[in-house]
Amino acid sequence: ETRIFSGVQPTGAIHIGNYFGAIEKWVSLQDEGNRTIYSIVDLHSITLPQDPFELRANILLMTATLIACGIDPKKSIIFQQSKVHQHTELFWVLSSLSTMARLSHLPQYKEKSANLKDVPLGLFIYPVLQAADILLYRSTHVPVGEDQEQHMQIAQTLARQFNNRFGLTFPSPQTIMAGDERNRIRSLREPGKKMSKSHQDAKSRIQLTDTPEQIVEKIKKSVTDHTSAVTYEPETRPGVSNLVLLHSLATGKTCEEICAEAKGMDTGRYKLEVADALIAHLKPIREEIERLQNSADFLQETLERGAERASFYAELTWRDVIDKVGLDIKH
Ligand code: AQP
Repeated sequence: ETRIFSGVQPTGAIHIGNYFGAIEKWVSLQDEGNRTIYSIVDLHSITLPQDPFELRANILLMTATLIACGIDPKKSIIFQQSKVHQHTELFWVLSSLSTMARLSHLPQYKEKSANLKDVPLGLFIYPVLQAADILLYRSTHVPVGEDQEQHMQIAQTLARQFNNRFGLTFPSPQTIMAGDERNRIRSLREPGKKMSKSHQDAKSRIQLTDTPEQIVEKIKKSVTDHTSAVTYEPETRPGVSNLVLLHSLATGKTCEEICAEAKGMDTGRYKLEVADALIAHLKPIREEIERLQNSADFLQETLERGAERASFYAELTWRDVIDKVGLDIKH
């Protein structure tokens, strides 16, 4: 049986990297009739300093965003991670199987800790919590962007180690990626890097809640190169290729079709086309997010029901784990 799990941090509005790279896939997996569990991973969001007032608002914003993107609470379980206590409990068991050496080599950890004088332990160990999130539902498949590849390997290793030591408990979770460039939507300011919500420059990313004016402004200012033709060559021309890719994802046309249509157009003129396509694609989502944000009661109820349903599966796994580890003395 296929069991899909994935998570997103409630750190403000999501950007089109999260959307095209992950959330769209979440929706199609749901619509294909799979068992899908999607978590708003709030415990992951407190590994770096945060504001409690904003975090609360962001959890509701993320709930609205997921629903607006097409996650249907009747088909998928949508829930807030901290409401299901077994995540942190399984995390503790798995942390005893993890090593400092392994975690300290992870690129995302190195990047995020590079500018910190003193590194919070949570930032260091959060891939183990992520592994617990996945394994708690005995997930078989995890749709994520390319940046999560190494973290998925941690989850796979921990599943194997636990199974070897205590008997077959967890399937090895497989990464699902779209298999193309969308796994890594690039920053509009530094096309060598991925689009990311923690980048200081807000012009580097387009958020689902951006207005048409903001989208035009950001695309116009996006960094391309000195060649004016529109071509799709991600290796050598990452800036303009990222725009072609976004255009393709927003319209359903292939990158080849788009380049053929843009023949003779310079990148300046072409940017306006890309902005228009993104505006048209994102408009219904933005409007739906706004509408849902006015229904806080509905969002809260959705999260409560989601937590109840997730807890049911979490408890089954947790009972099995404490029994196997020897923490359950009723034998
Ligand atoms: N640029 C991207 N292209 C494709 N997929 C991406 N994802 C993130 N950035 C890109 C995928 O989005 C999912 C949810 O992201 P998250 O909030 O859990 O993770 P994140 O990596 O913290 O998001 P950011 O924006 O990249 O934040 P920072 O700047 O903190 O690193 C994940 O499946 C992720 O792969």
